[in-house]
Amino acid sequence: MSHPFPTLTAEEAAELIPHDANIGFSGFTPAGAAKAVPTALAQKAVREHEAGRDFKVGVLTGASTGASLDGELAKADAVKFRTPYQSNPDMRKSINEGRTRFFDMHLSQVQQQVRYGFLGNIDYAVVEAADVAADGKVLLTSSVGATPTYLNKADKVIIELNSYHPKQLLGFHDIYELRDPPNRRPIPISNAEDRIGSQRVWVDPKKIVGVVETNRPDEIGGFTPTSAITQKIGENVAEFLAAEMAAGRVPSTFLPIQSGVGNVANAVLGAMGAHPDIPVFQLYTEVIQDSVIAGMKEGNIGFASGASLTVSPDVLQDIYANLENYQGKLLLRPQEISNNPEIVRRLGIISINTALETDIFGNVNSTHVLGQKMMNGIGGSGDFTRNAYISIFTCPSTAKGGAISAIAPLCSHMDHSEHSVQVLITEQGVADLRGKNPEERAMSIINNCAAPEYKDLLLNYYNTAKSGHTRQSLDSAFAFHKAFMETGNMQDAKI
Ligand code: 0RQ
Repeated sequence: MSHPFPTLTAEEAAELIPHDANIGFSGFTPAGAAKAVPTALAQKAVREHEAGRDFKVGVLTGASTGASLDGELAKADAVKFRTPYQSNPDMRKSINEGRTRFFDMHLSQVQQQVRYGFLGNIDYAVVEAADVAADGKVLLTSSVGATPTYLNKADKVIIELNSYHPKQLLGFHDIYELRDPPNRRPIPISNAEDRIGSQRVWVDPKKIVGVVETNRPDEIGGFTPTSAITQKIGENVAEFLAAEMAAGRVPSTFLPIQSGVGNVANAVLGAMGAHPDIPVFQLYTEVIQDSVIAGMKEGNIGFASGASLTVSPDVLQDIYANLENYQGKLLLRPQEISNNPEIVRRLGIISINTALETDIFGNVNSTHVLGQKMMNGIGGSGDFTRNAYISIFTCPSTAKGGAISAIAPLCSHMDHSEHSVQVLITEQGVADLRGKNPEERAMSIINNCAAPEYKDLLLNYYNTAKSGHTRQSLDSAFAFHKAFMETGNMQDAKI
């Protein structure tokens, strides 16, 4: 044992945390998420509930987490509020059934809102570390996320010292905490590779009430293999970007890429790497996925910084076995830096995110199924989209075997407005919305991106809608959604 702090079992650590506490957990995606203490806390909640006592805590993280955090706490009905993002089925159910209050936040804003005191006191930080020193220097693991702020702001700190992650990770993090207004200064990053901070987070050692020793992998599932549809979307994105370069609108040295989460995003990066005219590129993104590592190995991606290293277990093992090959190529940052609008605008980042639904005018719904049920959250998509050099949204043109058109007359919930969304890409084609008015946008989206079986319905909607700057029929704007709820198929929409 190389630290002087009390060593606790996860159960002993959970016993310290009272009902109603607000907890800042490490984790940005399941990468680097606390694991043992939240599971023990869920077990404590079950015992408390069985004894007839209330037990719920506020759960703040960087982004989504793994099953032993969001899953266990949600199943135990132990979460009074959750922010800023989640993707766990049990947590999603708890939110949509109204048992957990969820507030969906732009990920770049989480740390400052905690510092400003907008989200209440942080009673505990529960943080996974690869190392902790007597002077309070904490070496984080496979993510940074909002962890530095939770460590700084929390009254008390519990460390999950996870020996699965090697101490040789020292040097892969760039920890930098912003000052608050009115004393904020420009962030001195002018190149995706710039380092501006320290390698470890310093926390007042007097706040560390215990260390729980573990050896557990991150709970990251594999990706579904690329399908014909995601492959085609990826190729369309790569073709579009290569054409932008050929036209001189993207410099020949290329620009840093931000790429969202999920299978489409993985396919897009694969297709970009394979395109003969796209040069070696860099990522300034939030989630570093498997395809980034594959792109580095193939020599297509030169550098990536992000808030987390969210790769499958075998890919992480391979990275850890060859860490020296990734020195200077991978850098993990706090989410208020990885997603910072000032830097996105300065670096000229090309953002590529996935939409759940778009409408014919280019508004995008990233979060709510049929406008009602929370899927995951807005994540970082807004941080990047609003400030990007070119903002791109991708999605398959249909969902649920064609019963849902991802392109609707009007979005049933709006996360990104027509003012921020510049390019829409499906497996059908590309709608370049730049410099277009609402009518031109509608024609471009319907003709280039909608599925063939929905084109006439959408054109019919547009042609029968009331005229004005943006043609809209308040009677049938949600006809697609109503049809799906009534018959299970949007093709039955009555326009
Ligand atoms: O449901 O699995 O039950 O069939 O929605 O759809 O196609 O698997 O999409 O995994 O790429 O995720 C927007 C959710 C897409 C994600 C979203 C149904 C569909 C399926 C999921 P089933 P896919 P993906 C950086 C950026 C917001 C955060 C973000 C996301 C399920 O990308 O959370 O961008 N984005 N962050 O069948 C009803 C529709 C539908 C629909 C699809 N129109 N209506 N259901 N589905 N379209 C990363 C971070 O911020 C951390």
